[in-house]
Amino acid sequence: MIIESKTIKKVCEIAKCCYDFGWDERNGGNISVLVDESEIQASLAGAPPICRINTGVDNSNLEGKLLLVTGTGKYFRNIPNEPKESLGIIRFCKNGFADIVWGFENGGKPTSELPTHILAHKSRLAVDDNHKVVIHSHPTNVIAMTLTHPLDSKSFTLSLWRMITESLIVFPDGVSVLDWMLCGNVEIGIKSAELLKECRSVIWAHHGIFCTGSNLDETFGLIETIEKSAELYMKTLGHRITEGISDDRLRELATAFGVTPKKDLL
Ligand code: 2HA
Ligand code: ZN
Repeated sequence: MIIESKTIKKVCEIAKCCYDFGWDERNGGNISVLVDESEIQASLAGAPPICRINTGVDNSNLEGKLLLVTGTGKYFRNIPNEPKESLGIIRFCKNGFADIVWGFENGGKPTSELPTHILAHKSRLAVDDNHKVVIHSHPTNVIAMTLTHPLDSKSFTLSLWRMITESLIVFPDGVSVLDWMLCGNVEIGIKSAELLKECRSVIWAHHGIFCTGSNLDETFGLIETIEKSAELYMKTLGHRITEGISDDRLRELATAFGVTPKKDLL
């Protein structure tokens, strides 16, 4: 049974954590995971596709792959109790089309951010063979920081690294910041995918974050760490009496933990 698959169980667990942390109010946020054929193939065998959709984007290189994705208008709070309505699996076909092969019961369809998810998967797969997961979320302090900090990726990354020791170790690739754009369309997907060639995280100003990774725990952990740094940044804004971790100390940290900080930052 697909519903018992470990990926669906994990998506339910992560959606609950995101909701409990206050990152995914109402129907905010969406998750997608490239699912291994072997995990669910036996359950799908013989079942005809439910319907075909036009994803609206170039999905070449993904043909045949399966993507588990949250549904449009669905509340993260309800995903653990209503997985068959809140989630679905699509199989990519040619020319931007995809078949819904499981889920989205009672008339659901994939998230409005599907174009960004698809383009993000393509972008990350081109640089990371282990890539599998995209999580979009609305973490409060990350968004607050986009209201109190210049929106350039370099200084934004440095400000996050300076707050807590863990940051440089967890995201040496930094974050990219995208100034406000209309969401839910191909244009923001193309811009985000471009930025994702260089790092795993894109912050959408005054909206939220898109994080990518090789599994759900790691991708969720990346958001947690960025959000924790942003929280420290916001909590100390206006009354910091130290700069936080200096450039020299960040270099020392990188050497000790064997990580390579994004070029031209330190
Ligand atoms: O609807 O978060 O960006 C869910 C969203 C859109
Ligand atoms: Zn959103």
